[in-house]
Amino acid sequence: MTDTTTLSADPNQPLRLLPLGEQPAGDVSATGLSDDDLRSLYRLMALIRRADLEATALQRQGELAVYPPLIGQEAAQVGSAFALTEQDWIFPSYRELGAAVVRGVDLGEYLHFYRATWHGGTYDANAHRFGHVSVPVGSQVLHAVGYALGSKLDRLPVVTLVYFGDGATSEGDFHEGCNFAAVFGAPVVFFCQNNQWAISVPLAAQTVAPIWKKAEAYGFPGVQVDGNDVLAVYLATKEASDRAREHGAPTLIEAMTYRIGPHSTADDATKYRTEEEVERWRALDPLDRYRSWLSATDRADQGLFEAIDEEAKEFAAKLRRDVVASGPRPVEELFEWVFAGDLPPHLARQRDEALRFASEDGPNA
Ligand SMILES: Cc1ncc(C[n+]2csc(CCOP(=O)(O)OP(=O)(O)O)c2C)c(N)n1
Ligand SMILES: [Mg+2]
Repeated sequence: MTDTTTLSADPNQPLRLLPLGEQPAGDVSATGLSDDDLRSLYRLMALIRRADLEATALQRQGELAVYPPLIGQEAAQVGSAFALTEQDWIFPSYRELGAAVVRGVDLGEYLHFYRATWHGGTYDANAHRFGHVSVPVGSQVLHAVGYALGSKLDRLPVVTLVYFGDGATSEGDFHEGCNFAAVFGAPVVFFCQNNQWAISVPLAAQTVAPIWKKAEAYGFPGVQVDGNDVLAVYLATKEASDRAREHGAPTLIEAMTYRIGPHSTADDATKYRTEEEVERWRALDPLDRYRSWLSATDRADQGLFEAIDEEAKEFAAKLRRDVVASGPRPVEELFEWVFAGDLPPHLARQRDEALRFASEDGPNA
């Protein structure tokens, strides 16, 4: 089993591979990524940045009911999702549009959730191995651990990765999930995007001990990684998923990042944090850092960046077209897919009432 403490030269510093200030680049060859893979990571981050901004704009224009921006967290999501194999599963919270893109989820289908036209998105979770959007904070941790244990009992070489925030680590669900996974050897990667805030609650009001260190109490490895360094995130997740697959050992990854936007489009972050703090993190922008490194190491040139920008524009334009064209879902769907047989009589009655309402004066009229 890999000793994760060796990943970072200094255990008090997060694992980092991209250069930062005076700190030189780490051993990038440890990732095993080809130059094409390295360019793909940038392309994905660029598409996601653009799509995220478009979704925010769509909410402002009344096309989405609400949207939680992920700007600033692209490296944390792309680096981690990219490290998994196709058969591995991801259980997201509500801020993982980026991971959804890596998984090939159609964003028109994903954004049905935020258009308030369907619960969880209309994409096929099984086809993409990407669970539905989950808003109850921390709940998806339990779904992921249960799924991972099921895969293990079925003797499938499947790893399950679950995304959650710093705030979610205050929920019982997180602690119960960690303990259960450790005791039963569930092949899970607990991936915390520590974006420093849980709506208006800062990290310091959430926990005293660093999040990654909590793993020790459960008996499995924890690692803190620079969450704005896509290569470090990739390496930490690759090691964690290998360990889960080969040994059924969970890992807790704490990706140190920052929520540049508001909690959601319903939030005004200027009420509780300073512009200086936001600017400090803007200077660590995950796309800028990676782009500089790709250029400096001659892995990409201006022509490639321009082509990717063009592709990203079209990617966002398609998202816009799909969202604007998507209408309300058929009312009867609300009552489908839970019961294998007939609906119980009280739900059948409610369905009939809902259909009557929809046909008379509801939104589908
Ligand atoms: C069980 C539960 N309690 C409260 C909320 C309201 N709520 C939504 S997001 C959020 C903050 C979560 O913060 P964090 O886990 O750090 O994730 P982030 O939003 O920063 O990505 C809260 C309190 C909720 N959705 N579910
Ligand atoms: Mg948070």
